[in-house]
Order: sequence, then structure tokens, then C-alpha cells
Amino acid sequence: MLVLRFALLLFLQVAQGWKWMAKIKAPSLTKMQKGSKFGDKKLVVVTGTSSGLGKAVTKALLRAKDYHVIGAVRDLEKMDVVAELEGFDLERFTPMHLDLASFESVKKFSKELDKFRGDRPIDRLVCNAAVYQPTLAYPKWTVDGHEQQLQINYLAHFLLTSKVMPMMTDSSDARVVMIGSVTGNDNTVGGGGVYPIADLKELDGLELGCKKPIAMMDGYNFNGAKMYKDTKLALMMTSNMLHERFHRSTGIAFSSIYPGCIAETPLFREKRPWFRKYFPIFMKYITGGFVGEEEAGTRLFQVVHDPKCTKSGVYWSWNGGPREGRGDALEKGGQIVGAGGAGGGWESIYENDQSDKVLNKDLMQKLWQTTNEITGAE
Ligand code: NDP
Ligand code: PMR
Repeated sequence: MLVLRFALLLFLQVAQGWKWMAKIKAPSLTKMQKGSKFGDKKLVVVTGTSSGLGKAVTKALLRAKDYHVIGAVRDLEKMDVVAELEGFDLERFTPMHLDLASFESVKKFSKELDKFRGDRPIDRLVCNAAVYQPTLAYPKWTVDGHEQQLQINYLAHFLLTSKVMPMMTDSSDARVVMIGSVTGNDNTVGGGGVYPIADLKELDGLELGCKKPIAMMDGYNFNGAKMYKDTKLALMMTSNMLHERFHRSTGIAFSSIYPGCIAETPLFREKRPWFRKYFPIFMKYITGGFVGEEEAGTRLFQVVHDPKCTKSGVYWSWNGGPREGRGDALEKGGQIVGAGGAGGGWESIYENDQSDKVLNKDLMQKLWQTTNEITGAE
């Protein structure tokens, strides 16, 4: 019986891997980049460019002048205002509608993106958008019947990646970056010492489809803060699965990052006012894990741009100056690497350790299979 179950699981995994591969051509020679409406710019898709980290990385990408950024946002009017206030160069920035709370919207966005790019490959995909709903007593549901954080942060990005990857294989330097977090990686104080702790357990909830009334991937009762952390864990595992399955055959580099604690962004909009006031102070002066929005944007920009970051299968983090990133550095045995005015500069990037949960291969297979089924990504 056990052998039969194992054989069936193996068959399903191979079949699913094959379906993704069928859509993905082997990389061919890079297409001529000149003569297109994008000139010699590389195409970068970033979700959630209307706020926080997404906005900051867009500013950095536009400053670099090598990129055309496609900002995938749920609110185009807000995006227009932000782009105007921030002085985005609209010759090199194109906002497109994407509501990650709807699978239909992901599919529509992907078709529009395919049309927009013409014969040019997508060079980078940055899965950045997220919501954090820690104070809810009951889950909120999407139109597809999933808990909102689960779908917006994780499921929709999984589906989006499956749709965009086939558009990336002609790029000579394609990268997919997932925004993970210390709170999804429980081998540090910030991740393993602050309850609730990210844990997908045996994925019983996801195996049952994770649809209303089942909110959590582990099948246990709803806990908004844990849900957010679970989605970060799942994204980091997904990055590893993509690396294992597709890096060799497509050349795409898959990585995840922890940008630092960007304690002042609207991510914490649902937290109480006192928390929003004191959290940045706590992070700056007690844990040292604080990072400003601009600095976090520079970090993410590095992973998108720096030739060093073509390495696949990595979880990138930074040890910064006396303030930025000190918390992470202290957690790495008390050494502050790149301190003294580095301010989290490029020299301070390092390949961070991933927790046993992130690296759990059996669970990864289950996560891969169930998420494919739920999102219809295959
Ligand atoms: P923000 O809230 O500032 O930005 C989140 C972005 O996601 C916004 O642009 C938001 O759009 C967008 N978004 C939300 N829901 C949807 C949706 N349904 N469809 C499309 N877009 C949506 O948060 P941050 O900049 O802080 O977070 C960015 C990333 O960094 C997240 O993945 C987060 O998990 C991660 N991170 C953040 C940390 C922090 O300390 N802040 C620490 C570690 C990781 P809108 O502008 O319309 O609200
Ligand atoms: Mg945490 C000592 C290191 C450290 C780091 C790097 C973080 C990051 N946090 C640390 C420690 C602590 N935090 C401690 C000791 C506490 C108890 C007082 C604490 C509490 C705390 C809360 C209540 N921290 C939080 C919250 C949140 O609501 C944030 C969260 O979990 O959002 C999901 C958060 C965070 N702490 C971090 C980071 C990066 C966050 C933002 C989370 C993220 O986006 O992943």
C-alpha cells in the first residue's frame, strides 16, 4: 500500500514538472534587442510598485537607466499619483493592472504582458506585493474562496511565475526574485523566537484545497500573523523548488531575499497606532534590524542588477552599518560584516542560511503538487 502511494506521488510529481516544462522552451540565442520600442532596456516586472519596497526598487531601477519597469498594481489611479509624485520616467515605466486576489486577473495580466513585450523576453520577475492582516479575528476571503494573504502573497505569485517563466527563456540573464522574510525562516531570533512561528506542518489544509472555511495551509484555526509568515515560508520554498526543477534547463536564476525590517512601510497598516509608532524605534535601537525604504530598495535592486546575483537557489540577506541589518548580523554570531558607514551597501550582501523548514524536501514536493492543483498553474 505504502509502495503504491509512493509510486503514485512520484508519478504526479514527474507529470506536473513535465507540464511546466512543456510550456518552457530551452533558452535560445538572445534576440536582437535594438529596434524594439524598448531600445536596449531589459524588461523587469515588479508586483506592488505603488508602495514601500516595490516603489523604492522601481526608483532605483529607473535611476540605473538599463531597465523598462512594468509595475503590476491593483490600483492604477494610486499608481499614477505615486509615479507623478516620485517623478517616475514614464518612457521607462508602464503600470499594468494586476489584482493578486483574483486568479482571473493574474491570467489577464499575463496575456496583456505577453502582448506588451512583443518579441522581447521578460528579463526579471520580482514577486514583491503582499498584505499583512495580523489583527483579524476571522479570515477575509478572495473571490476565489482563499484566505486573502494566502492568495495575494503566495498562490497568485506562484501562478504568475508559471505564466511569466515561458516569456523569460530567451533572456540571457533571467532572474525570478521572491521577497521572503526573516519571519518565514525560523532559524533566527526574528523568525524562530517571536510567536506565532511559521510552520506548514503536514500541509493538511492545502491538501484539502485551502478554500473557505479552511484558511490555513496547516489546516489549523485561523491566525492572521501566522498566515503571513506561512506565506513567506511557502514563497521561499517555492524559490528553491523552481531552482531545482528549472534552473538547469532554462538558465533562469531563482532567489529569495530578506530586505531587512522596513518598519515604516504601509505593510503594517492594520496594526494598532501605538505599534506603528514604536515598532520602528524598537527595530532601530533594540534589535538593530531596521532598514529604511530607500536602502531596502537598493538591496532589492542589487539582486535584480548585480552580476554577482545571477547565482540561483540563494536566499540573499545583508549585514549593514551600525543600524541597518545589525540584528541579522548579531544573529549570525555577533559579527557585523561591512559595518562602519556601509549602511547596508552592496559589499554587505551574503548568502543566508535557510531553515530546515524552508529546505524540507518532502514538504516541498507536497507544496509544489498541491499549489499546482489549486492554482491550475500547470
Ligand atoms: P507595502 O504595503 O508598502 O507594499 C505592498 C504592495 O503590495 C503595495 O504596492 C500594495 O498595493 C501591493 N498589493 C497589496 N495587495 C495587492 C493585490 N491584491 N494585488 C496587487 N498588489 C497588491 O509593503 P512593503 O513594501 O513593506 O512590502 C513589500 C514586500 O516586502 C512584501 O512582500 C513583504 O512581505 C516584504 N517584506 C517586508 C518587510 C517589512 O518590514 N516591511 C520585511 C520583510 C519582507 P497598494 O499600494 O495598492 O496598497
Ligand atoms: Mg520582530 C532580533 C531580531 C528581530 C528581527 C530581525 C525582527 C524582524 N524581529 C526581531 C525581534 C523581535 N520582534 C522581538 C524580540 C519581538 C518581541 C518583542 C518582536 C516582535 C515583533 C512583532 C510583534 N516583530 C514583528 C512583529 C510584527 O508584527 C512584524 C511581523 O511579524 O510581521 C509579519 C515583525 C517583524 N519583525 C521583524 C520583521 C522583519 C518583521 C516584519 C515582518 C515581515 O514582513 O516579515
